[in-house]
Amino acid sequence: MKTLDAQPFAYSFDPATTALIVIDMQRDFVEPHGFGEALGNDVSLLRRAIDPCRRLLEAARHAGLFVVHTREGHRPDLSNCPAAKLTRGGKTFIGQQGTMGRILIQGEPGHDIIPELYPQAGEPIIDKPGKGAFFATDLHLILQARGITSLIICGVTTEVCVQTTAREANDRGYEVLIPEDCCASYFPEFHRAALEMIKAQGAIVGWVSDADAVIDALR
Ligand code: TIU
Repeated sequence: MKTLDAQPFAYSFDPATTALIVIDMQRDFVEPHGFGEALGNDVSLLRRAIDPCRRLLEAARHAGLFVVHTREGHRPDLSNCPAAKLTRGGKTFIGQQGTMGRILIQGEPGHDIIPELYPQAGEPIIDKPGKGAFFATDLHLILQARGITSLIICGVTTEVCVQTTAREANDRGYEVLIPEDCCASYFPEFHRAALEMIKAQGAIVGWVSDADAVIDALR
């Protein structure tokens, strides 16, 4: 077992039963001309999570942790996109042509994971139609098949797909840790508030730490 300093109290995990989940580090969210920018956001705010994620991903791979990546997106015919989601932001964005291909559509350049954090062979990629990584995916089945009980969750955005996934995981019995510098939001105040909510009430959803604490524990 490894133990690291975390809030609201120390987090213990066994690397053999722990997975690192990297949520939606896709070009459509962190590069210009994708979904994030179409919604009116400043994507540069998300880029600060890239380097901590890269360092943690490297340490996790070195320590033999199971690594899983997710991508938010939809089929080209939009058949798995709820009608309501098409007009979020007050306009239709998903499926429209951008400079990185059709926005949030599977197989398009913008839907892919950024090169800095690109998955390696053997690391599952979960394509998800919702914000949470467990909804309408085989993530739980994949984790159960590997005997995974603890999840270290990184990615974007903190209060949307990371928090939704953390809550889904917590309800399924996983022990969730979020390294705060490995996630980011277009709204820094939402990032802070989401992390407060997660660790409140004695880790009601999970624990919060940072990349260096996890990397040190994995050494
Ligand atoms: N808009 C926003 O903050 N996030 C999303 O739409 N998806 C994810 O968080 N991945």
